[in-house]
Amino acid sequence: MPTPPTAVSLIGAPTDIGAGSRGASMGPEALRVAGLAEALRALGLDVADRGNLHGPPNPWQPAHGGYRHLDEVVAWNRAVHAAVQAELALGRLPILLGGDHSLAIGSIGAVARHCRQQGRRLRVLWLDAHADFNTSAITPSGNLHGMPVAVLCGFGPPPLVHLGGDGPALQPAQVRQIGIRSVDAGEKRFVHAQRLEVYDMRYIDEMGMRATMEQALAGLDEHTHLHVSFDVDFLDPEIAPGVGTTVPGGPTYREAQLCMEMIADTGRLASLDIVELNPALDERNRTARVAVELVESLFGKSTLMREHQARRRG
Ligand code: HAR
Ligand code: MN
Ligand code: MN
Ligand code: MN
Repeated sequence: MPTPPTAVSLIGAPTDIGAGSRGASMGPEALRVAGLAEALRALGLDVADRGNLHGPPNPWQPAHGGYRHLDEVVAWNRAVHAAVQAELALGRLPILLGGDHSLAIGSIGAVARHCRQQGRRLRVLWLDAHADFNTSAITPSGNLHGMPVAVLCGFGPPPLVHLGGDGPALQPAQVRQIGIRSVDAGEKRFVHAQRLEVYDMRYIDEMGMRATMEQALAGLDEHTHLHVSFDVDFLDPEIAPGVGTTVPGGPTYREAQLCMEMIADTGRLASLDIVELNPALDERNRTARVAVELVESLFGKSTLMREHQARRRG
């Protein structure tokens, strides 16, 4: 049985700088109000809330050269990169509280650099309704939250691609995308050309979440650092209305729980993003509370229940 992490650090990044609607900037506080730190402490984890990072305000400008707010996105991601790197250096598991999904560039950039330094393999699970694989040439919006996977794989503006110093952070083969159901036309061609491993909703419908996750988690070993980038719009809007870009037909509550439980069972989770929660569009913070319940499972809550049940039956 692998050892689960014992020390985690919450890092708030209150910005909607890469998004197409305002409000994800309130995500970190909504997750705190929903009891994220308390829930993780109840599982026996050492939880440090590092508070919020600072960065430029959202100027709400149109795209220039295919990007909206590129300079501001770079500034926020530099702050995220430094904060995540600092927690990894302390041996703690960083939890980035977004904020929009463009912040994964800094978060995963820092994780990838850490893994290179430590000689660890990195696997990224991208839980999302969207592939986030656009570039300036194919984006329909210029919003950088639609581009982080492409940027991390080396396709994007140099100040973001080289945020972590040297070369692209990731190879496409290190990424598994789960729950995808909204991909733009040019983006779809690029996903195929780069051979991204995508488990879309059709696949989950046909194979079930269990077989999907067995595939997505195949090949992990004791040296693998598992990063989960959890875009809350992964979830069906019925259970998670509080996001800027809802797409119908997502995982149900139980499908999402099973996804998290199977990740927990690997014992390899080593860093996490929780992004795209938009309290301005939520209903009495219920999407934040669902996110907290899923993160509890990601850190082994239901696994503990199973052990308890097994002992009782034992
Ligand atoms: N694909 C669209 C675009 O590039 C919408 C992207 C929306 N992205 C997120 N993150 N909400 O997954 O503009
Ligand atoms: Mn996303
Ligand atoms: Mn999304
Ligand atoms: Mn460089």
